[in-house]
Amino acid sequence: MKTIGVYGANGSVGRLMLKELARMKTKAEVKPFGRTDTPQTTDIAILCTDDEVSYELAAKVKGKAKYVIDMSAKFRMYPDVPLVIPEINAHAITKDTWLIASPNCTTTGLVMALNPLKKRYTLEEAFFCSYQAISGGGKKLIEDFNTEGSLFRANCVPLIGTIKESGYTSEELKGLNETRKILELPKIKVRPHTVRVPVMISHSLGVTLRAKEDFDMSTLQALIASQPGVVCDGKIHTPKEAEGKDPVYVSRLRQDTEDKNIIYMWITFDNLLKGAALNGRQIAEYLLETKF
Ligand code: 2RA
Repeated sequence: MKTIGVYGANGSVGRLMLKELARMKTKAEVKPFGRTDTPQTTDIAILCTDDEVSYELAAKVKGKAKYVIDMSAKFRMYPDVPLVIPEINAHAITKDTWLIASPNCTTTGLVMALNPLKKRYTLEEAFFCSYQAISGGGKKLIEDFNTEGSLFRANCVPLIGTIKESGYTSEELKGLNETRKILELPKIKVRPHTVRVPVMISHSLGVTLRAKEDFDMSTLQALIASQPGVVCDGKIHTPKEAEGKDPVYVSRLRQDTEDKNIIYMWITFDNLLKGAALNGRQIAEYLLETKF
């Protein structure tokens, strides 16, 4: 039986990862490690650690595992590191790959909905405003939220991550850069606005999408629903409903009243599952099934 080492297994992502790995159809022996434990030999290593710890750990784990899956943001934009959502771009993993990055949660929801459209339309521009759950900010933010007088209670806070010189936040830049990389659309314009809302689990995005061609609304729902991992069934879906579920839900599809090449949609998904641990587990499962 193949072995998977989970580093940072005591942290919030690590604990979820252990739960997810227990759901795998392809069984593997899972070995939990702390973030500072000395790396051991396993077939796959999953790093559920923050950027700087992942950076150090990856160097130490290299050579001790055939594949390393990193859940942090550290390596996502490295040109030689595939940034993978298995239902979209498992092909980015090549014979030279040893390190694979799992994307940011918000980006994941967006690209799951855009990927099936990319096959039929020339996607030019995606505006989005996110409505991101408290749990996305980790233990610290959850503790803050549970404190009387927290800024995040009954409020919307338009700041996720850190503000960069350009005025974008790090979360907004992830939405731009990671979308381009995963969809292999280096020129798509992504216009992001990210906001924290008082929802505990599940991120949502309101998206306005512009293509070169007019959208055919009679086939749009079926086209989006054809994406594995996406539910697009004509019903309205909310974050509460998405909590604890695997799919990315796409709803409120509609065409601009004037410009037929513009559509709107609402995306909601469990940020801790498809936005994190589930995607990491699916990468591991893909590797076990195809690369050993
Ligand atoms: C957040 N996207 O929700 C982040 C977590 N990676 O804060």
